[in-house]
Amino acid sequence: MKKVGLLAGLSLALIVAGCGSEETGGQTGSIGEQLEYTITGIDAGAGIMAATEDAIEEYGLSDYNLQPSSGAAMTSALDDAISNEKAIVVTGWTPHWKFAKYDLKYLEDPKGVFGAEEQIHTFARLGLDTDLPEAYEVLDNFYWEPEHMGAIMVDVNEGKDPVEAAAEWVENNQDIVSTWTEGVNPVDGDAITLSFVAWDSEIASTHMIGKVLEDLGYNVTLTQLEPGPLWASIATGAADAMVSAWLPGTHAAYLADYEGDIVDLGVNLEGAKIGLVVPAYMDIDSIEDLQ
Ligand code: PBE
Repeated sequence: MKKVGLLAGLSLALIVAGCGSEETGGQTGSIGEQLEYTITGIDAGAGIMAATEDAIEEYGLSDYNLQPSSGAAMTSALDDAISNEKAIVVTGWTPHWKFAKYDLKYLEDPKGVFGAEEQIHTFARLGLDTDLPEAYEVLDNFYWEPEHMGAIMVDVNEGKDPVEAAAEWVENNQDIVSTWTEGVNPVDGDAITLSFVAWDSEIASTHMIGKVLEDLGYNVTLTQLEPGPLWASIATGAADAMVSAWLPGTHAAYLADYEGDIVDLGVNLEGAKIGLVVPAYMDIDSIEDLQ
């Protein structure tokens, strides 16, 4: 009798364990329950937050709560979830070091709420072309590839100070940098202010172009702001330029607010993207699967 009971108990345990392993990290229930109906977001003013609110509406995800935090808090929640193989969905973007560090996937967006490919533009305040023509020319020439930005981001994620990581990149990539600075006269300590938001991609680009201008002789100030104040700083002239404008989709509302009060110096990076991102081990492929 004892033996039979033991065997029965064992096979029951095996069945339970077998069921549990079908679910992400031992979590049970629907995808929504596993996610606690939470989408892990970033700072409230980011374009991707507005796009995610639209996605919640368009895909009928009204049970979900978009949790605002910051870029750093989002990646730390992602790291925690992945260490425990738990379900998580985050507001994600490319270029970003998280894709080099973790096995992740964008959820398909059949309704196109997050748009297609994005470009990052450089914007200057009105009058920068006449006030600081050398800086204007360099900023106007500035163009690089996602892998260049990615290299700085990875260094910073691995613990390097952004100032140092950017300086090293500039030093090691003079062939690229010289295409922006060729024929531009050096200056003697003129002040220039660049504004940026503490997104990892923009920390990398702003420190990099700041270092290029410093090498040209500028006295460079980098000012970290929230997304709304970032755009306002260029429109009011409180800052001279920024290299952090994601278009045509992500920052369309900000551009509409300030068009005419700011100068578009064109694209500095192509092949950017925003969307909802999950670890590759999650058993869903589309935003529709969150329903
Ligand atoms: N981002 C990174 C920003 C633009 C750059 C995608 C987080 C945003 O959503 O506004």
